Amino acid sequence: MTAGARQRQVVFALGSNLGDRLASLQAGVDALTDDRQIRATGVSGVYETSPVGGPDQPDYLNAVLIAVSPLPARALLDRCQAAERASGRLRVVRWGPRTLDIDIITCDAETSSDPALTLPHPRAHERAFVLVPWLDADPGAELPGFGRVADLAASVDDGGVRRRGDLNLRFSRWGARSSTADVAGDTPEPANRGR
Ligand code: A4P
Ligand code: MG
Repeated sequence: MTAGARQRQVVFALGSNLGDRLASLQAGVDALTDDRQIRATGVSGVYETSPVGGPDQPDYLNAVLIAVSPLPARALLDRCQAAERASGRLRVVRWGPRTLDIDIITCDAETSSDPALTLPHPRAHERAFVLVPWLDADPGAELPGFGRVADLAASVDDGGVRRRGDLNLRFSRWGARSSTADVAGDTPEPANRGR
C-alpha cells in the first residue's frame, strides 16, 4: 500500500446475467479483494433483478461491494475491467447480457464527467438494482449530489428486485482469498458476511 495515501470508500455494483451468475459475482469480488490495496468492508445480499434497458435478456443477479482503497478511481476502473475480462465478458451490445459487469458507483465524494469514468455513476440514483443492494450493505449510505440511498431506494420502482436469501457472497477483509470462497453455481450458500 502506498505510504500515506488517503483511504477512500469505494462502492462497486456487480451484475451478471450469463452463465453461472453467482460464481461470476464471487469471482468479481475475489478479483477486486485479492488486491491488497482494495480492502472490503461490506457486501450486500444477492438480488435477482429484471433486466433494465437493452435487448431481451435473462434476469440478472446484482450485488454491491463496499471497500476502502488508496488507489485513484481510474486504477480502480482498470481493476474492474480486468475482472470483467477474466470472466470472459464480451462487449457486443450496450446494456446487453454479460457474464460480469462491475461499475464504480462512488469513490468518496469525487465527481467526474469523463465518459470513460463518470462519478458518481450517472444512472445509479434511478436504478433499484443498484440502490436496493447498496442500502442492504450500508443502511446509512449517501449518494453525493442525490441524498440518502434509503430515500432514493424508496422513490424508485423496486418491483423487479428480489432478494435471493439462498445466495450469498463472501469476502476476505485482508485481501487473501479464502479456500472456502469458491462457489459451485447458483446454489445455496451459508451466510458469511464481513468475515
Ligand atoms: N464508465 C463510465 N463511468 C463508469 C463507472 N462509474 N463505472 C464507462 C464503470 N464504467 C464506467 O461500460 C461502458 C463504459 O462506461 C466503459 O467504457 C467505462 O469506461 P461497459 O461496462 O462497457 O458497458 P455497459 O455496462 O453495457 O454500459 P453502461 O453504460 O455502464 O451500462 P449500465 O448503465 O451499467 O447498465 N439490468 C439489471 N437488472 N441489472 C444490471 O446490472 N446493467 C445494465 C448495464 C443494464 N441493465 C441492467 C443491468
Ligand atoms: Mg458497466
